[in-house]
Amino acid sequence: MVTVVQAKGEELERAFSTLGFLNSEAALHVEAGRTEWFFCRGLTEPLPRRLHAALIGEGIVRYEAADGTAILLGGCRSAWRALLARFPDESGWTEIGERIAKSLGLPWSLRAVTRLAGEDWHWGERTYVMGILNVTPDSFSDGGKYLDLGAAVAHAEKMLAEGADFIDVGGESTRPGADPVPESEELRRVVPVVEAIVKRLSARVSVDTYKSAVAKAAVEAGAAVINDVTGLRGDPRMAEVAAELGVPIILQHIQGSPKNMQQDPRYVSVVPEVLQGLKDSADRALAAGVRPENIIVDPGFGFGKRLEHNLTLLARLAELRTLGYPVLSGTSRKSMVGAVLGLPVSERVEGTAATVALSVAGRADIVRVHDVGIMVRTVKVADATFRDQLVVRR
Ligand code: HH2
Repeated sequence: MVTVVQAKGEELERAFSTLGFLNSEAALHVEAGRTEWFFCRGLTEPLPRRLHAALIGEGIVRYEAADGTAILLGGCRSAWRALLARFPDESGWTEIGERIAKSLGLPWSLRAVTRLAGEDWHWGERTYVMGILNVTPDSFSDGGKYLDLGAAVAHAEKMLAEGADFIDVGGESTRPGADPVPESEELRRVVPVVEAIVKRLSARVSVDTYKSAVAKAAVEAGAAVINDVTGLRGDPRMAEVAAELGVPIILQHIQGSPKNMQQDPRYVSVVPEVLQGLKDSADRALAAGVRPENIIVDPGFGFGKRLEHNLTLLARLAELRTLGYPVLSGTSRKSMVGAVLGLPVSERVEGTAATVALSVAGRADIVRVHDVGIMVRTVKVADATFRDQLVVRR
């Protein structure tokens, strides 16, 4: 029988000593603002293991018994809010999450698992890597390289062999100043490539489009995710179509449109404004019938942002977690890296690796990258460093 008790004062001190830790630890954490503590006892496998996965990187400190049957968890309210939004959607968990939410007076929802291409993706366990495949003549870093079907499939195969979890196929460049591509042309570029990658390589594919007709055709050809860089602002039908198709959708923040977004981007305060824009997009999706577990959010690096906006968003990426949805970070080879280093697109791989590691530290769930092999290795080290550091075992 699992018991969950909110521990304060003497009870908190008793919990620390039950687990074999010094009471002075409690005082240190309380001083650091970790004021809400819960003592869970009577845990049996697989509960503790899944508890770890859920807690990863949420700013929650955990102390546990050597045999894994008891765990003491502490964090500030905002850390609990972010964690509760993503508690595991599994039996045994509901009562623990509900109990904690009730004690703190926080909303209780279950959004930690997304069904993606026939599998359950447990957000928080590791960082997923999305490999970029631009079937365009003019993308900023790889334009024209994969226009031919054979070259596109071969590049997807290479990225999968290097460890990509899925391939993002795009048929319209969204680089600053880019002109929109007619729907018929985007369909012609994207659909055969999606179909070939899904059929020949059994790969998971997302389609990078803001046009609902392209999203629909790509999903019918086998794509498992829609990636909308306009966060539902580009096509009024997209929300409805995504709901009908029932697949996950990535909602990215953008100020303006690709054509004009870099002309004069302005924010009074970039993080709250991006958060609000993403919340509006997510609410629009929910209102159209998209299930909450099918929403993924993305701050949109370089999409209507100056260098300082991009760097601030990266440094404060973890704040996006308070929205309660998985987070994608797309910094690969972008101008924010080039501007800091003063280097062209072809020489931004190390700078990108730094932003990828920082994204993992900022609790990103997916990173969208060109140089898959290098970034898979970067992610592994960052995951090992950041995702499992808050546990204290005797
Ligand atoms: N960035 C680009 C395109 N699509 N999608 C998401 N969700 N997040 C991003 O950051 C993002 C995106 C731009 O990069 P790229 O595809 O390499 O270039 P281009 O738009 O020129 O094709």
